[in-house]
Amino acid sequence: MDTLFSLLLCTFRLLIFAVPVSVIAYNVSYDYRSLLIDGQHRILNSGSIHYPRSTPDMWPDLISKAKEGGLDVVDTYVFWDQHEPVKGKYNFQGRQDLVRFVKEVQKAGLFMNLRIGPYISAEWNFGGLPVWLHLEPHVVFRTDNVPFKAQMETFVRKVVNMMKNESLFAWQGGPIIIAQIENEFGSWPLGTPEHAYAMWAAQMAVSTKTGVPWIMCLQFDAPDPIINTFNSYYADDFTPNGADKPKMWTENWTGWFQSYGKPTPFRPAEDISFAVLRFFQKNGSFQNYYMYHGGTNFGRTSGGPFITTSYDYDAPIDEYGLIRQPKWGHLKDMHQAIKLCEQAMARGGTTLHQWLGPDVEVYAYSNATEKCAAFISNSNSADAAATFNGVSYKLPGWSISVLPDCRNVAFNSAKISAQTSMMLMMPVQDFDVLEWEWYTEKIGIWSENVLKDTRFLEQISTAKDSTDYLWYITNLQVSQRESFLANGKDPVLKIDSMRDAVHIFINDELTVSAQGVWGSPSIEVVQPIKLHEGTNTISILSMTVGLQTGATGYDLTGTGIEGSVYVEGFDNGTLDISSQLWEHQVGIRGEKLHIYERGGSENVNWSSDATVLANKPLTWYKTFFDAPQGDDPVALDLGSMGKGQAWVNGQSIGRFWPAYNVTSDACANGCDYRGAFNSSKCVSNCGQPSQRWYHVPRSWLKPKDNLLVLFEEIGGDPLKTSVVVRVVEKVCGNVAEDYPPPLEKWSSALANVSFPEMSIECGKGQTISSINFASFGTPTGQCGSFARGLCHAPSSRLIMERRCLGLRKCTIVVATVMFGEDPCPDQEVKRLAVEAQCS
Ligand SMILES: *[C@@H]1O[C@H](CO)[C@@H](O)[C@H](O)[C@H]1NC(C)=O
Ligand SMILES: *[C@@H]1O[C@H](CO)[C@@H](O)[C@H](O)[C@H]1NC(C)=O
Ligand SMILES: *[C@@H]1O[C@H](CO)[C@@H](O)[C@H](O)[C@H]1NC(C)=O
Ligand SMILES: *[C@@H]1O[C@H](CO)[C@@H](O)[C@H](O)[C@H]1NC(C)=O
Ligand SMILES: *[C@@H]1O[C@H](CO)[C@@H](O)[C@H](O)[C@H]1NC(C)=O
Ligand SMILES: *[C@@H]1O[C@H](CO)[C@@H](O)[C@H](O)[C@H]1NC(C)=O
Ligand SMILES: *[C@@H]1O[C@H](CO)[C@@H](O)[C@H](O)[C@H]1NC(C)=O
Ligand SMILES: *[C@@H]1O[C@H](CO)[C@@H](O)[C@H](O)[C@H]1NC(C)=O
Ligand SMILES: *[C@@H]1O[C@H](CO)[C@@H](O)[C@H](O)[C@H]1NC(C)=O
Ligand SMILES: CC(=O)N[C@H]1CO[C@H](CO)[C@@H](O)[C@@H]1O
Repeated sequence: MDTLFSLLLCTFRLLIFAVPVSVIAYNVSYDYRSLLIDGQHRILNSGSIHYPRSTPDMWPDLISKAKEGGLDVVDTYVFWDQHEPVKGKYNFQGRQDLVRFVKEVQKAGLFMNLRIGPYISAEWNFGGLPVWLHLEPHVVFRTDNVPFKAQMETFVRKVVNMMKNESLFAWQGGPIIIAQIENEFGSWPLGTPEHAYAMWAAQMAVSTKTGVPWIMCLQFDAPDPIINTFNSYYADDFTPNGADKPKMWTENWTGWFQSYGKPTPFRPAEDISFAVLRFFQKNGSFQNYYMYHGGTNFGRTSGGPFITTSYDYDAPIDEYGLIRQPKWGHLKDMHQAIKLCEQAMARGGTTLHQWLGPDVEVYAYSNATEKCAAFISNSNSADAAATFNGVSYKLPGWSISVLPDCRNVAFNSAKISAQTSMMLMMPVQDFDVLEWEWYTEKIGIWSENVLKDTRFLEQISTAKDSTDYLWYITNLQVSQRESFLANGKDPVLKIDSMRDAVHIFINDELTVSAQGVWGSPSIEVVQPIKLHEGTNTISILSMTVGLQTGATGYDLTGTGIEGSVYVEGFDNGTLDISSQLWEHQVGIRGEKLHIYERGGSENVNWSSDATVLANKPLTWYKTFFDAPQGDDPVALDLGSMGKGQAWVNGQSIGRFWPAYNVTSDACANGCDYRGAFNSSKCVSNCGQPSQRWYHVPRSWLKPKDNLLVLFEEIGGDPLKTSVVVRVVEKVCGNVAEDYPPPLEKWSSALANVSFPEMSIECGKGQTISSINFASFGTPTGQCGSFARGLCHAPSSRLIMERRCLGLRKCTIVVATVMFGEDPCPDQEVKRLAVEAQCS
């Protein structure tokens, strides 16, 4: 921690006690090396936390975990669609309270990167741009379009003025040190109107006079003075577009988002750490984890199509706000190691680069007198050895060692001293003992407000994103002479192109469900259907599952049924029914009546006959539950449900779709952290529902009688759902004798005589109730599957039990002396592996 930073902390302590407040303002600028904060070069670690993806009561804890994890900066997008849901009607309350969020960051003594966008992508509905704007005449997003630019400028100026008015920019004593305009727009050469728009956006941003530098990410030709920054899994080879601009990385993806039907991506801590150190090794000055806390896409905010409600992202803080171990702890250790290097690094760029082997390189920063920091990298998957300044180093495959004194190793990206925590979704309340009531939604037309046309109306312009649902209904006459009535050869319904999903009802029977995207090459629905003589009704419930994001033109794509719908198998051949009369009904009745709210739920008569409640399409379910004791995060296990939406006390906790299983077999490939990462390399959850658990923020619960309403579209069993809490089940440590000593105690003088330590810690309110496994020697396996090796100190378990049982946290030095006699003197390096139960 340098003096500037302590000064900043002092200021905030003062702020708490002293009224009126005197704030210290910071001048933020930049040069070729880094951002300059009051003239000081800074090496900064940042993390994305998006305020609408959690609740205000969670913010202070998330931010303090970011600070404890060693971050300097919190980064968020600004969510225009949330702040201006209706043109000119602003919302900056609750989860949309941007000022409060920025002030929480300030209170914690962290800096802030405010990424205003206002196009943000972010796997957020429509990329964060309001749907009303798309519906305005002549508006085209993200191009040289006058009405679009006018609205965008109004919003950007509003946000900037709001931050200024609240004194939130650095020069006013606030936390905001940089701001972003647009987002990932120009990583490739743009067309002329798009390019003109990007340059206009840059100039408009600069004209708002925020007093802090502006950045544009993935905009290779961002004009001066805007800094162009990079987003990817690795960024070491990135170079900014001006010799006076620092190398900054705005999105280092800590994992990846999940889509329905796709496996859950994860990124090993060793590889993220490798990527960060490679970046800092080569003059990088600022890096941001996207995401540090991913959170939840509550309501209908998830982007699309097909982004799940969970936006966990395998981030260092999980969806529920609990730290994810070992990722959080390993990155924390790395941040401490980087801090030890900051003075040497911040003076200027690297002063030395040498190849120490085919894939082994050292980069060093030296301030010419006593401060020197070096990074030795091995970018080969095989382990390597190298000699630097007369000292020899062993480097695991795909790893980087940090030497804050150019001599002793403080950290290696592949040696994880941090514990692993295994989490449990623990059922605390089953619903079968509770009373469920149900109400059947009307199939097809339910209001007077019906649009008729002889073509399919596009869904976004028709439903205006006020709902996921749009009904398309038509009648089909079948003459008694049709052969299929006699020969049993059912006609086949075909749909060329539709998005995002449909449920097709033939004469009020749910016949098939499908999902797709427009313009996909094959026919998307091919379904035999039962028709009878006379009038048949075809009712298609079309659904959006998150409006899409994209570059220019994505707003013009549309959703709903497109192309042709036809029926094959009539005596006279194929019947194209696309241009016959279709009735369009926006939304569903229960939603319109707000029956998911306490008052609104009285608008309909609920049935309480529990014997017939399961597996019915288009059914609303209602029950009440009590909040679980304690303050563990709460979720609903909706694994037995099909597809729909869920509300607790009137708050939408999001879309659910457990029936959409992950069909991939990619999980079988395992995951080796070594080698270049990509979003399909490491995945889990194959064969399981895409998302089974749905976060219910504590602040939305009362102690008793919480109203839970589920709308089920295709059929599910509410009796098999349950309320769960998320807790730590087991913790593991796995530390070898040749790991670096603890970072807190690291000093150049003692580095080579200190031993590594292992710490394990259970969750809040828990203690270690048993030691399931302990072995000092050559244990193998991972947390959950440790096994003894040939070398094993018999005292291992007893020593760990004495040290840990009954405590929340325990620490032990990893050295032979701790375990009595050396169990295998011929074994050079031994390790300690421990698995402990928390309860
Ligand atoms: C801010 O710092 C930069 C670089 O140190 C300097 O050039 C500039 O004049 C300073 N601006 C203010 C307002 O102090
Ligand atoms: C400006 O900030 C003050 C003080 O926080 C606040 O009371 C006021 O509502 C703000 N005005 C605007 C227009 O945001
Ligand atoms: C880092 O910057 C310094 C000073 O500009 C330069 O000499 C050095 O080559 C750069 N190193 C890398 C790896 O780009
Ligand atoms: C190098 O760092 C040391 C320790 O922080 C400092 O005392 C010294 O002045 C620095 N030298 C230069 C040339 O900046
Ligand atoms: C087939 O088409 C002919 C000519 O349009 C019509 O007369 C006949 O009724 C149709 N047959 C059936 C089974 O609809
Ligand atoms: C509920 O049922 C009762 C009795 O059948 C009827 O009087 C009432 O109008 C119904 N209410 C609604 C909202 O449908
Ligand atoms: C992702 O990584 C896997 C495993 O290394 C590799 O087989 C695959 O080709 C990569 N995919 C892409 C798109 O790079
Ligand atoms: C999805 O997977 C679960 C768990 O493997 C299984 O029980 C269920 O039947 C599957 N559902 C579908 C629709 O395939
Ligand atoms: C530890 O390192 C210091 C300074 O780097 C050196 O003077 C000392 O001899 C080393 N001690 C051992 C035991 O290697
Ligand atoms: C700009 C950039 O590097 N984009 C890459 C980000 O990572 C994805 C997934 O690996 C790549 O497909 C992109 O090319």
